[in-house]
Amino acid sequence: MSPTPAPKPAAEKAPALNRAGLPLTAYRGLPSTLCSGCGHDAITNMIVRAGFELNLDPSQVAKLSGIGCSSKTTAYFLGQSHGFNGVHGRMAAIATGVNLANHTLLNIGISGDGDTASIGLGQFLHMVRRNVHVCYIVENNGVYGLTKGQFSATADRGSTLKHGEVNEMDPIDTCALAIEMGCEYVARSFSGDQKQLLNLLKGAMRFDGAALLDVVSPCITFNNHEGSTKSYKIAKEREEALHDVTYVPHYEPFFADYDPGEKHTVRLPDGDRIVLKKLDRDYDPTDRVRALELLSQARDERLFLTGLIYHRKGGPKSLPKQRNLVEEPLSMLPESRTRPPRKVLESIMDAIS
Ligand SMILES: Cc1ncc(C[n+]2csc(CCOP(=O)(O)OP(=O)(O)O)c2C)c(N)n1
Ligand code: SF4
Ligand SMILES: [Mg+2]
Repeated sequence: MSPTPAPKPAAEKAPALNRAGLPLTAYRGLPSTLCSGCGHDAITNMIVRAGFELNLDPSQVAKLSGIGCSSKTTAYFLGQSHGFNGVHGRMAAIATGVNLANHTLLNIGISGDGDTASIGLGQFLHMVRRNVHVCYIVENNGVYGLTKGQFSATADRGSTLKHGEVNEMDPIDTCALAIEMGCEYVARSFSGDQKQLLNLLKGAMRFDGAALLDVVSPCITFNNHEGSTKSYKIAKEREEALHDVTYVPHYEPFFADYDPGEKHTVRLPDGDRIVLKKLDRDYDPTDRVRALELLSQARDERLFLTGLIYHRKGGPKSLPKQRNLVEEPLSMLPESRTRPPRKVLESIMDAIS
């Protein structure tokens, strides 16, 4: 009797490729070392997905961060991209420099609520005011996770720490501040709302200028208890979605999926658009005063509104355009084009001597 032939191994299914010819795995980075279940990891997953769906070229992305559990996450996505992990609260300055040195790169900045709203607040405000081209994500858990859970400046008044201390101060709202500083893409989401987060991320990555995405991202180790207002339980209960947000790249034809009567389309500068599907609130994200009013109301009612809170076109140009930079990245120009000739330097010296 002849032996039964060994079964042939099933042909491995080739991974799906995007228009850049890359699989989803090309957008991943190192394995995460964060606490299992940390909201920040859920955001990382959506950044990976957004990069894949937007067909990003990883070599054209710069990942920037400061210090914190959140800031560590740049290691966990886009492993083949450029990266600069700065000191605490200084990512905004790095983003400004990178944007001027090479305006062709997409900057993805990851910060924490401590990194942005405490030590880095001044830098953050000036970065927004200058309209640096960066997709700036605040992974907002209301605490300094990395240093074992002290209150950050976004902690709500009356919330408590794990061991009972009560926060007596009002929170800083990064979205309201960004709108005040002239930011034209301001959104808030929740790390557990993957669909909304993905669409807001894609919009922010495609925005030509400073785009702020504040994502409530529970710290399951230090801020997920009864007295916290940024725990999973509370975030789920208090989340009030302004609208459903759907990001539709302009080359995708599936626009018909949406009910025309309930749509509000925001066209982004590169031709892509965000489609807002209104639910129970007729919300117009182009109304700046209304956006600030809603944020203030939400703070009083201790709600967090999610969605595209403010989006405007036609404001100040992004930083490289304001500065009239040459088309080639400054970082790639030869010295002969960046250094004034000796004669010019001499005439300057003569003029001031
Ligand atoms: C100049 C400086 N001050 C203080 C610290 C200590 N420190 C490290 S991370 C951190 C806060 C991190 O909180 P957040 O930005 O909210 O990130 P999370 O860990 O919550 O994601 C602090 C105060 C530091 N590293 N550098
Ligand atoms: S300490 Fe908190 S923020 Fe840091 S990794 Fe753990 S759960 Fe996440
Ligand atoms: Mg934090």
